[in-house]
Amino acid sequence: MISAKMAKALNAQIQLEGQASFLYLSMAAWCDKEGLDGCTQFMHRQSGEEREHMLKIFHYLSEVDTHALTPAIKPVAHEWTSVTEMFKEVYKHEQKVTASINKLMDISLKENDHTTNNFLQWYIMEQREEENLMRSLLDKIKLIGEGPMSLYYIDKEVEAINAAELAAEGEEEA
Ligand code: OFO
Repeated sequence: MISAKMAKALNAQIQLEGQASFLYLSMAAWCDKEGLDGCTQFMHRQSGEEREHMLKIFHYLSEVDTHALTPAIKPVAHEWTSVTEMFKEVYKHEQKVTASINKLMDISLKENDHTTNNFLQWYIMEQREEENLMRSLLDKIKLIGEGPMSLYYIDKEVEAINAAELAAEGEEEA
């Protein structure tokens, strides 16, 4: 059994992960509308990953005999001014998630809750990877430059990154 404070904080994390999943889903739809196939696939995969992150906490709460609360999702944007702006928002959201995971970690340390601390280690690693991925993606976009001619190359680049992520996931499962 975990403390009421920890349960509340983990349920808030469920909301944040669910929110990310829906935000990224909306981004996938926008990319699709803009004809950016690589970005569409990338954001669909990211959206699915966030749902998994949310469910992981759901199952953890159940394991420690605590009630997991299905989150209320706030309305998300449906339009972005450019692909750069969209990925900047993803990066910002990931940083918000990292800060939130760090706070959860602080609570687990203060409460000597070793079980939750151990559970959260995975998220610490995941957030480091996610932030790094988004940063390198933004760096690539900067190198390619913006403008209608560049969009094609940005999309191809994101498609390649997505394929590499999928391959890495496959290796992890094997
Ligand atoms: Fe689950 O927030 Fe991103 O990875």
